[in-house]
Amino acid sequence: MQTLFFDKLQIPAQADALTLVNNGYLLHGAAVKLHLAEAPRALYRHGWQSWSLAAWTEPRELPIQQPAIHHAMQTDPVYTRHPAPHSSGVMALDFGEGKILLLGALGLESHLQWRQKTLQGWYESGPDSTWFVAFGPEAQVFSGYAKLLGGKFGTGRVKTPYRVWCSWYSLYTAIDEKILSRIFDELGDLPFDVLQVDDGWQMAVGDWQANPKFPSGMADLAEKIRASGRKAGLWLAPLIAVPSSRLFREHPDWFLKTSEGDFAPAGFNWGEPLRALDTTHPAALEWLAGLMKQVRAWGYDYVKLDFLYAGGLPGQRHSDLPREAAYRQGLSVLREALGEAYLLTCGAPILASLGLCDGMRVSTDVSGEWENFRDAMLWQNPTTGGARNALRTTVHRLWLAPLVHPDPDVAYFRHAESKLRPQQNQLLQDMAHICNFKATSDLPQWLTASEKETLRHFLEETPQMEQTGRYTFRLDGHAVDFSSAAGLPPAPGGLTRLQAALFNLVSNQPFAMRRAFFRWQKSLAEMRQNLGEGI
Ligand code: 9PG
Repeated sequence: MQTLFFDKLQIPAQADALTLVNNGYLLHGAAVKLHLAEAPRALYRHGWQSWSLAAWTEPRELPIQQPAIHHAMQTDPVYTRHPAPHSSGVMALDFGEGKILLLGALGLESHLQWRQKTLQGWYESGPDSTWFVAFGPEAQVFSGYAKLLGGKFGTGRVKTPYRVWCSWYSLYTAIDEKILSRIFDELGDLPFDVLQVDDGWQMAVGDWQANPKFPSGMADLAEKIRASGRKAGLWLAPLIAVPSSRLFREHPDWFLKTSEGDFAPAGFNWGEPLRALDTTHPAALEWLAGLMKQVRAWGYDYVKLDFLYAGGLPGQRHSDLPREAAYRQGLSVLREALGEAYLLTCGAPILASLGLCDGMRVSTDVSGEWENFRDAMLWQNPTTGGARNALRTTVHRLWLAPLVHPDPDVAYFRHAESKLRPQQNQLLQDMAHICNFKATSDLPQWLTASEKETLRHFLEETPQMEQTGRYTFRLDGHAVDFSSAAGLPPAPGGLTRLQAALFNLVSNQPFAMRRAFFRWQKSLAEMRQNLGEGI
């Protein structure tokens, strides 16, 4: 047993070795433990990938989020049912009095838990064994940790993030070349640097060729965007495929399996279960590099790579690398093949992506809703799309800003096709300024003249930012407070619990997922038709 000294605090620690550094200690060991005299008031837990929860919470287990069919897609599935509060990469304790104790990994495959008054960190596998421990004011402690992570993994290369129009949060998959061309024209001289085409252009998830809604092809669309003086952006999810894709049917051996020989569960979306690409398979890696070169050859300079967690899921691989190392190998092949393009990672394991991307989604998706009863109460799920869920996790990941452009997802300016209130839109806009990552999906024809002016002003201005508290900021002198987004919904009681239990039985059935997906597609088709009048 060793002892760590911080101010008046003495913390017994179990580790193989210990080094004093200027702002804390480095601990060495595949497993380390810090013994605390009391339980903290709050626990900072950090979810594995972009969409997973990051938050200060009470120091106890959270309810298991539903539906379980989404666990591989929203959490680290290995630890979803872990019997103690769990965190990936870093965990911190708040004892009040303005100081926190942080234990953070400086390597991959790292996990932490709070159990029986001990803060424990361990490496699941692999060669890493270093941890950083610090005690002090929150901002200072996290910044010390970020600095060390930057030394270990590196940072993004592009200095200033771009201002992006992205097709997802208005048209969703109901995009086609006609409507996009019209929108790109109607954006006029709004100062966007990038027009990014999201999900909906591809033949299938796995088959990254233009579908019949893009008869002129993806190079033609990039050319149109570039002719307007902007960069062309494209979304792909290269590490997953749906079973109906050609890729999966032709190369089932490129996909992760469980030890029982089934395909490893990787989530459920687009009405189908998802399969995870094995990023240690040489032929799969070659295919990935070729795909990225194709995207570059089409003329795209901004690439959003999504559903990347699939590369780091547990499973049987071609070579026996630890799962995050396997993912990182895949990501470095993607990065390399993308050359000078801006890389935005999404649905991405956080630590394992650092240094290989320019921007990183640091939260789940926003939506035109603050929060809803099904997700918050019945599912107890803080990772579904929604403004509150997105703001909560983003505000808890701002410490990553020195390492990567933190993407808080898009801001809304419209009142049309959204249930968000003006103050809620304002919070999303303020968060975009704080992250200095500005994006929207609003259709110009949905915006009133004054909403359009607000958008223009948002894109043009760079307010002075100052953090005044855990959830409070000043932006050019105006106070911003994210406290309304920071907490978690209460656990359901009584009848709601019963309702949740019954509801979740159904939610976990693939048929229910499929039905919800096809209903959604139908409503999108209707929206598309309404927009299409006149073209
Ligand atoms: C395109 C979208 C957008 C969005 C991404 C990602 O858990 N889920 O079912 C789930 C579905 C979609 C999703 C995230 C989670 O959104 O974050 O910006 O690109 O894909 O399909």
